[in-house]
Amino acid sequence: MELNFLGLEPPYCNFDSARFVIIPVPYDASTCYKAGARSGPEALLAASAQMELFDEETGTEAWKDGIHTLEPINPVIDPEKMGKRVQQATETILGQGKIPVIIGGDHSVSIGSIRAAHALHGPLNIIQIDAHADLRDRYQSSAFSHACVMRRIWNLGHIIQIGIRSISYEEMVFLKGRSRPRLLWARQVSSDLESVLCAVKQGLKDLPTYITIDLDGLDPGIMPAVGTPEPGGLGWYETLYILQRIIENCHIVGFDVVELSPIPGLHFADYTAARLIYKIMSYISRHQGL
Ligand SMILES: [Mn+2]
Repeated sequence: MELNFLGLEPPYCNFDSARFVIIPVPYDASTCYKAGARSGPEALLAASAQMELFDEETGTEAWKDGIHTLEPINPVIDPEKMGKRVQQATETILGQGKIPVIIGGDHSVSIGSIRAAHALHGPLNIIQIDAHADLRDRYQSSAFSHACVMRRIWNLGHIIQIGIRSISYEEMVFLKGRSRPRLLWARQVSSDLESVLCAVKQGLKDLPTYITIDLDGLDPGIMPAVGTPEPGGLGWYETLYILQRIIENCHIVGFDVVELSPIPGLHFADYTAARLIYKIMSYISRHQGL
C-alpha cells in the first residue's frame, strides 16, 4: 500500500517534520457480525486524496502541520498479540511528541493504542463515540474482542461514552453503582445536545485526552459501512460539534477512527471517515497551536 493520507507530497508527508502520524491497522479478526474492517484503512486513505485541503469551518490548513502515513501494521490473528503490535507502534510515535492517528480495523485495535497513551502519559480522559458500550468482560470466548475494548482499558482514565444505543444486561450491571463513567445515550444527543455537552464538560478532567471513534456511533444513514450497524446515532454536524467542543477544552494526545468496513460502490462512507479524521486534525490545528 503506497497510499498516504491526503496524497500529500514531500515535505508535508515526511516523518521527521510531521505533527500527525497515521497508523493503518488492517485487522478484523475480532469482528463478530460482518467482517471487512481489514479493508478500511486502504479505502479511507484512497478516499482522503479527494479531499479539500483547506478546512472551511476553522480556516485552517492542518496538512501544513505535516501528516505522515506509516506502512500498515502486519496483522496477526490473535487480538491480544495484535494489540501489542499496535501499542508498540503507538508508543514509538507518542515518544517522539507526535500525535498518532490509528485507522482500523476493528475496535479491538484501540486497546493497544489507548494502553500506549496511558504508558506515556498516565491517566487520561478517554472519549468514546460508539453505538455500543464495549464493556463486556469476554465475548465469543475472547477478552480482546471489539466488544470488550472499554472494559480492557477501564482503569486507564476517565471514560466518557457518547452515542451508545445498544448495551447488554451484563454491561448495565457492570455500570450500575459506578459513578466514574459517563454514558451519554444517542437518544440524549438527539433530544438535548447542549445538556450532553454540559455533561461531557463536567466529566473532563485536567488530563491528556484520547478520542476513540467507532464509526457505528454515527447514524448508519451517513455511515452505513460498518460491521455492526445500529439505527439512530449521531448526525454529521452533531459529531463535529461534540468533537470541536471537546478539542477546544482538552489536550489531545492521540485518536483513532475504527470499524470502517467498506461497501463496494459506496464511496461516500469511506470519504466521510477520511473527512472526519481531517476535521479532528483541523480542530487540533485550530485550538492547540504547535
Ligand atoms: Mn466499538
